[in-house]
Amino acid sequence: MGMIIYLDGKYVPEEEAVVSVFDHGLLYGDGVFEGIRAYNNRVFKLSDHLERLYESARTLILEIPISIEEMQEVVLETLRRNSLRDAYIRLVVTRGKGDLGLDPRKCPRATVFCIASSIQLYPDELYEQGLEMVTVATRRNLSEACNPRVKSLNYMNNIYAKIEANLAGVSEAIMLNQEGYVAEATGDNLFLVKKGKLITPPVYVGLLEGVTRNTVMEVARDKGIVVEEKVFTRHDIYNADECFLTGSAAELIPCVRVDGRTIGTGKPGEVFWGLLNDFRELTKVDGPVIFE
Ligand code: PXG
Repeated sequence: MGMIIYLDGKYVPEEEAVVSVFDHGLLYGDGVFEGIRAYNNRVFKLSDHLERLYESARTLILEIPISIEEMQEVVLETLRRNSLRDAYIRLVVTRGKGDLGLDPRKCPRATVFCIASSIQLYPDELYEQGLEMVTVATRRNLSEACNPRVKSLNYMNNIYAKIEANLAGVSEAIMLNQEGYVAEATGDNLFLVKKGKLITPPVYVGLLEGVTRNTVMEVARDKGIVVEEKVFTRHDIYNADECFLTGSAAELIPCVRVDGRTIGTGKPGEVFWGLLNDFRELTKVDGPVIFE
């Protein structure tokens, strides 16, 4: 049985879930999206994801044709129609159909779709052993050019970086900002552990304020771990005790090698395992219920 997709007010079989070749989401990457997970019959941090979606759209003066409450119901109903209790959800709002000019005023109505499926970003063994990254030459978008805080459909910056990682034969890329400070990976936020403290770059460095990032900081503080949002360079990564990435798609994944340097012991660390455990516990109980 194929998937059921929500598209512009209707739940349709995937074959019928098609958008126009004149949609500016396709022609210009003009739109916003969210990647969300459902665990144990609940949609994890759904309100945080929806808030970010509507904030991203507001910055782009992209009017979402349905309310945030209706959008919550779209996500839940898409999961129900696909009988999913654990899933990866892709929620997309594009500028909609326009003409062959980039002026968004030519697009009268945004296109909204929601896919409920699954995702695996990295092979299982890397979640146990840790992955390897390199710093790439592609810098993270300048905030005043294409703000990384807006989760837009324009991912060319991150895709350039991912290509560099692929060519280097490693799983992920570390992206620096224009000044050379560490920003994030291509679709994940980055954390270090040093002398028992948890450290991550502040959003003003130029990065996506990840929902998983914020959750991990909250979980850490609840465990009594000191959390610092501070600017750092690659030197701090090489000399960290632990390093890991966070994202809705990636979840929490350890990193044990960066630019040819071994991080800490070369194995995922104690702080990482502790945070992963508490994160997993939270996924069982947080968010609106799918099937009552
Ligand atoms: N930074 C960037 C640039 C992202 O795209 C994150 C951080 C983590 O944010 P959340 O809110 O998910 O904790 C993301 C989100 C993929 C993929 O296929 C990755 C994301 C979203 C959708 C798809 O790699 N990462």
